[in-house]
Amino acid sequence: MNTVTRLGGFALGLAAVFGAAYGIGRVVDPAAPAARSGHDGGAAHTSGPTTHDEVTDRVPGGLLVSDRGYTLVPVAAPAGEFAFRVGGPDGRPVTRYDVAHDKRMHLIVARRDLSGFRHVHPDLAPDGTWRVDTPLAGPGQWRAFADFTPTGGEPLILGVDVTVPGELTERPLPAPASSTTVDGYTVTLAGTPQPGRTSPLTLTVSRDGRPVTDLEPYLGAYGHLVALRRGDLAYLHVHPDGTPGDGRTRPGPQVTFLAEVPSAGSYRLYLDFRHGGRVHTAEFTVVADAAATGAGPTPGGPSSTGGAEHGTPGHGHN
Ligand SMILES: [Cu+2]
Repeated sequence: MNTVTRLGGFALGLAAVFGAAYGIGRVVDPAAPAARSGHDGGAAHTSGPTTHDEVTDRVPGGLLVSDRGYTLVPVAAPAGEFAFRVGGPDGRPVTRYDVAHDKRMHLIVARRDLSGFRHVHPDLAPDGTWRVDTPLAGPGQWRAFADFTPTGGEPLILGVDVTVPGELTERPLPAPASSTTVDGYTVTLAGTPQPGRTSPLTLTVSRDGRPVTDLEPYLGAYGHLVALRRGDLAYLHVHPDGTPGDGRTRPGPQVTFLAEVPSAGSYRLYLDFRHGGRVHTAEFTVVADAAATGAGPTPGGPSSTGGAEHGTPGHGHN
């Protein structure tokens, strides 16, 4: 597989058919966890240079099951539980992790259709096994992301496919919108991510028509934003601009993030924020368009036909 080709095709497909079905890609046999290492078939083979404008030379997070000697390995768990280990460069499970964003391990899961997002924090057993009440809500092909820093190593985001058997009803990706509601809150989004560039995204939280000005810190910030790219679920760091207590960052109603997306395409944004003692997750679909001016959100969907001159919109890319 070639990342350049794949991402290029992804951008072309985007220009044509917003609701097109996409392949499930790289399903890993859950009965054979021992065979996972190096088996992912993802971007590991594509570290070479690229000349494609829309592709950075850095592989986004979450596409690899194994990176820099560390491998994500789901392990058998009782019903209702999800468990995994991280194999280290010495072949043994990693047992020492640095705290980042208040936790030693952030586990993010989403179905391949970008529904069912959960962000949870497993518990570490002395043998290196992480366990958590299963966040996999319902059947389908899930992607599980482990976001962590092994002590003495660099931050890593490893991803693995997990199948939950059962009847799968694939949900279409919701259309781009600049406003959404969750748990009685209304969250609006201003800003548009631009490929290869850092752009501000500002989310504004209100409730019953009034701005929420007493957001509670969650994971060291007033909001935590994850972006997943449609088609391959590349996982993107979106850093908050400012932290609680820095003298300039207010507890709402606005939370600003600095987003850098690696390519044109559709992304699903998941904003976790805490208010009233609970964490709420607001979701948005956004379109990063290489031709966009960055003048604001694009609630009407892709406004440009950039890329369509290449002539083969909608061809398969998985
Ligand atoms: Cu977390």
